[in-house]
Amino acid sequence: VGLFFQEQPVLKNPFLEDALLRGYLKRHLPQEAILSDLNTFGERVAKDIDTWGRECELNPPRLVHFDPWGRRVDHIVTSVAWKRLKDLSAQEGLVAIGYDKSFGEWRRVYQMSKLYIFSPSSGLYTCPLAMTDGAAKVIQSVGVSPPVEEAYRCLTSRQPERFWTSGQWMTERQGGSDVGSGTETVAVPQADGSYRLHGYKWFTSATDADMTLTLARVQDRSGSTTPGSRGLSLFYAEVSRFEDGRLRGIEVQRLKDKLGTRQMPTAELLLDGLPAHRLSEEGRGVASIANMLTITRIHNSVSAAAAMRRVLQLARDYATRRTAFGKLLKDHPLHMQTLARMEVETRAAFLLVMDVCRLLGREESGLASQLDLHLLRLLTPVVKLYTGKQAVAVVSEGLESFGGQGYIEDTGMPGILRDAQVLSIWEGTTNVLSLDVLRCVARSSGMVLHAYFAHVKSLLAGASGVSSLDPAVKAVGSALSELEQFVQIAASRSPSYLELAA
Ligand code: MFK
Ligand code: FAD
Repeated sequence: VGLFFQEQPVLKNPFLEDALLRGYLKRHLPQEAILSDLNTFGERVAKDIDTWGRECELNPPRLVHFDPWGRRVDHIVTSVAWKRLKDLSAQEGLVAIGYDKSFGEWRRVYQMSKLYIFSPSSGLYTCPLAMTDGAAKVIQSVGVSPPVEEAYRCLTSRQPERFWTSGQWMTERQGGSDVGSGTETVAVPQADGSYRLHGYKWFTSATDADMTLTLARVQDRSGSTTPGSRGLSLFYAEVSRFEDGRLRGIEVQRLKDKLGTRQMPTAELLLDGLPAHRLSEEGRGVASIANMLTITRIHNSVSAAAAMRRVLQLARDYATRRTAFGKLLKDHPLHMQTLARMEVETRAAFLLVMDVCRLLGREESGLASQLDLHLLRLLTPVVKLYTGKQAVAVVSEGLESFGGQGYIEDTGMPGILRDAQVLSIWEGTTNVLSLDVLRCVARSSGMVLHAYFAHVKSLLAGASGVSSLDPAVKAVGSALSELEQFVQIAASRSPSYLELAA
């Protein structure tokens, strides 16, 4: 009795294990140095980094409000592993690669491939990295000059002692989707041209960041503000402390008790005179922070595809170790059909995500055509909403493929499911992103859809081993033509017809 012990699934080098990723990179950027870096990093992920990620889950952050002598300190205590992951992120260039011009138009595919390998083992350090990347992008778009010149260097640094992370404080109690109506935070102008922020930020993740970008309404001399989206401006603020240890202009009210993402702190913050600098023109806050949203939504999609891939890699390995009804799971056709379905979803997600990363890299290296720009605008919300939903479905299916063990906490599987659940909520819920798709269709007079049709047609025409006579290819082709005609008619009528077409 009790002599049998099941072999556990083994995490192997996620780069070597991923034939689709390797095939994609070999086709598109066959630079030996990059492939070798990803291979070495994949080895580290499997050997060390995964354990650090697990440590973050086991030692979640906690808030210390007061020092032993009663002074308010609001110290968010994080684990040793969380701090190590910050240093590692700098050394491995997990943000920096995206800003390294030497990688040309492939900088984003390289960076996101690395994050894709890292993400499921990262203890959710990918969250601050996403916001850090988004902040660097916003700074780039408004101009890398004082007061944010040094911040930009720190956000994109490979030196751990210099590397900064950023927060993204948008959500308030009244509105996370509708920040235009929901934001109450006010910015009080100071004599030196800076501002002091007063308000309450309801969700702020990775709150141990060095700086943040946030939205607020500038107060005029009479103390009044402009309501709605047009009253919002974008602000930059550093998170710093007074000599006595108190946070400057911030009180951390509490840490959220969350379903998942427990590895990282998410706090409610009272802004009580936080010193800040305005980065956008007055009233252009939402449009200016949209650059950050594009980047963080792409990161979100990378994490979603990565979660699916991780569960699948482990499930495939387990299928070679677990026996039921006299044979290994891998020899049960029905079990393999389940894994094959997961594989199809995962591949679709991966290819869509990588295509968007490719487009982003083209845009940032000045090589994007008008068609590329339209596609990037259209596909960013699409890939975020699609992969966010798929991740929950695929990861949930994945847990079942381990039987009861998939439900057991210290296998690490439940954490993957919990963390997947947030991917469709933060950075824009599914329905809000659907509306973003309609917004960009209407504002481009349907051009984003035409770009999409042209893209799919060129993919079909260029696909090797696929005949244009293939009934499936023919069916897709004629469906596209029909849709295209519909969009043309709609575009000639009005934006509301276009939304219908979309
Ligand atoms: C592991 C990886 C994880 C990633 C990190 C996660 C950490 C968690 C962080 C968060 O969750 S941060 C909070 C994220 N919050 C959101 O995503 C908010 C969701 N709500 C929306 O996206 C709304 O659609 C939005 C707030 C943008 C609506 O605001 P408005 O003011 O009603 O939008 P409006 O008037 O349509 O657009 C204002 C301007 O912004 C327009 O520009 P113009 O004035 O020049 O015409 C729009 O074109 C522009 N805009 C809006 N969305 C855009 C955009 N531009 C480009 N891309 C977009 N997506
Ligand atoms: P609501 O906007 O109230 O939405 C409620 C429901 O209404 C949703 O289903 C939504 O889809 C739907 N809805 C809203 N508007 C429409 C519409 N026009 N049409 C149809 N349906 C609609 N925010 C930050 O700013 N910074 C952070 O660091 C951060 N970290 C987070 C961490 C975690 C773990 C979580 C869970 C959230 C975090 N958020 C953060 C907040 C997050 O971005 C918001 O919760 C999210 O954008 C939704 O906003 P809300 O909670 O106000 O929901």
